[in-house]
Amino acid sequence: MQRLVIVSNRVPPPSGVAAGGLGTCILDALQDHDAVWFGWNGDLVSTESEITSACARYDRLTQITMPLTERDYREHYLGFCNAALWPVHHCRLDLARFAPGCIEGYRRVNLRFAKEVMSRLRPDDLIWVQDYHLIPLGSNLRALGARNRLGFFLHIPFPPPEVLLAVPEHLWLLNALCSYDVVGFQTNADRQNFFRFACGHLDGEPMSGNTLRIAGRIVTAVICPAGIDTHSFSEMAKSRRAAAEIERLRRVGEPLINIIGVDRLDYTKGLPERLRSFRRLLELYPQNRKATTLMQIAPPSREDVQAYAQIRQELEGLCGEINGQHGDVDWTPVRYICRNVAREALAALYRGSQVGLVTPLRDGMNLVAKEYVIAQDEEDPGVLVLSRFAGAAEDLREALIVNPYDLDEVAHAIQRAITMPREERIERHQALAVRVRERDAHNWMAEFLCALDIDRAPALSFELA
Ligand code: GDG
Repeated sequence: MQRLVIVSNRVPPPSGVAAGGLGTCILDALQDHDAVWFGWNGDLVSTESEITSACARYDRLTQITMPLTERDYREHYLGFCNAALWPVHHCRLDLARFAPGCIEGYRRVNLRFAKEVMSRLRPDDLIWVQDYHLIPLGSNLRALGARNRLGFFLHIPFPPPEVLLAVPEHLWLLNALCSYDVVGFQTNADRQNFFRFACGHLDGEPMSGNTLRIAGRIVTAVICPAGIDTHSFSEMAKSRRAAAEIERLRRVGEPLINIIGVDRLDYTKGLPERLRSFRRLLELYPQNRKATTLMQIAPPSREDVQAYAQIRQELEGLCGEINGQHGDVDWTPVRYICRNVAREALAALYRGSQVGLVTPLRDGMNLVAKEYVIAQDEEDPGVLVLSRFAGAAEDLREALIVNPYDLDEVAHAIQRAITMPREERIERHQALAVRVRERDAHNWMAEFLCALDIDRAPALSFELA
């Protein structure tokens, strides 16, 4: 039987998911499948000679993980992935840094991962590589002799070609991307940008439908929006533990209305703009004073990157300002939680909040928007306010769609959400819930693998390693 082999930069432990969309989405999707998952275990060692891989089995999942060296961490992970590719893909050229030598670290780690995968590969394994950290892995595997079907999924946006040209090694990078048989994107806009780059800068030639001929090869580009396991999340939000958490939320708070935001602390998530919009809400609609609270959960991430330390400082300054300016002895306008909250508690907080505020400046998809919808009480649902720059906005059209840069527009949308009549809330929520269920984690994986495994689709089955 054919095996599914997933490779990602970081492999989270199967229990206690880290705050991050890639891990959430893959773990949710793999619930019904046997798979082998390769990647970094999160540990660092001093020298390459200390790197050894370890294999662990968890029920139907086999994880093969390795440490990185401190140098890999600096050059590959911080230097090239987080300080160059991440900002470029999110159209933040002002924050992009192309430090000399970092690309070498990126190439080195990709090659090492490829050799590790190659040493354990079977001829008919299906290989599915995840995200921007590992773009060259496919071409490395090909160079090492792999003849398997190779797929790649980009969790973050594919920027307009004019932006991508800022990466000094853009041609090498994009040629490497085109060595996969199937490349998956979150949205139609991402795929269009990829086609524009491939045809405008790499001599790609569009063929029928979603395929492209490039350097004598055929590449299929599919759109598979990432999703969550809606069943387990909705059960979590309805559990007794969740009810107790919601009760606690109501007890601590005098306010009647709770607005919730949940984001990794990242400059792409538009957190300072969100806080300023909330401040505008209090100014434009003063009836919300003492009646409305914004709860922002923002577990820190990538703290070794300067831009992330700065955004944290800015956010904490703003929280203090707003609370100092508007708060009172019996009311705290912003409740800011800067640490990881248990997933069950998150589900409860979504359900206990009348407004879900999801306003990234740019985002591949945004799973928080989907989690908020699924956690709602169908009889009395809250309202999702969603940035037009989140990939999720392509599908979730019944949310209140906003421009996160326009603080007044967001403030008006929040007020509309707070005052929306129940029938309209139910109508919008029903439509959104259908979309989120249609585009769940299982469909994300099934659709991608269907395109990857052209011979066997749709009846795929996998065995344990
Ligand atoms: C990338 C792309 C794309 C957050 N705080 C806590 C916590 N989380 C969980 C959320 C959600 C996940 O982390 C975040 O997912 P997002 O999709 O919002 O964002 P990224 O991490 O940037 O993910 C993104 C995604 O990949 C999938 O393709 O949607 O566009 O950037 O599940 O709930 N979870 C827990 N505690 C927290 O404090 N337990």
